[in-house]
Amino acid sequence: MTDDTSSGTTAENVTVNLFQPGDGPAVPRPAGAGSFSDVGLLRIDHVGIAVADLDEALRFYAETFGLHCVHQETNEEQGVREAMLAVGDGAGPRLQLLAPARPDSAIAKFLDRSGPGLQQLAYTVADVEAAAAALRARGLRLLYDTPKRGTAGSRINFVHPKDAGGVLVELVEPV
Ligand code: CMX
Repeated sequence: MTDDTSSGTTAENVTVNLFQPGDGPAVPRPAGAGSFSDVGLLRIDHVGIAVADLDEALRFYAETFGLHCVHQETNEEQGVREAMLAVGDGAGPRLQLLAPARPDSAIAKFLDRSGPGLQQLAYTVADVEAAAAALRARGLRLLYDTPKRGTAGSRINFVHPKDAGGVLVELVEPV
């Protein structure tokens, strides 16, 4: 621990070592975090934001933040119209805008209860079934017994927000 008396803050150095998940780049792993590796989170895939009107939200993000849509689709099973926006060079996590395609959808219910805003945090995994099994073994509720279809043909599952500190966590296995 180091003291920065000028700003009144303290900083703590954490020992890290590098590991290489799957084919991805080497990333820092906090010392002692080996027991979590069977979940297999590789990186943040996207952050999902619930919006009432997709076209209006796309205009807002383009005009206000200069973010542009790189993928758009309607997922009938999820009852959602969605758009993926790239940030910066597009190499990092994306922003996902989610608008209800029907009134009984999860996004419509979220909007009714909470209004527009952050709805989910999604992680990329190499194997969604293995990640779900590892989280179930820790006592967390997964929303689906078997993965469903997500964006661009990915396979997805979710951890119930009540079991993840109030955050709806999505696991995404890309095609
Ligand atoms: N983030 C945080 N908390 C949430 C939440 C969210 N997105 N959605 C619901 N909650 C909270 C509610 O506020 C409520 O809390 P309180 O009991 O304290 O009031 C509680 O969870 C309700 O839980 P529930 O009755 O079990 O469930 P709901 O009917 O509200 O549905 C959920 C919640 C997560 C099961 C549902 O939204 C769902 O099935 N989500 C997964 C599918 C999805 O989100 N699809 C759209 C995106 C598709 C994609 O990403 O491709």
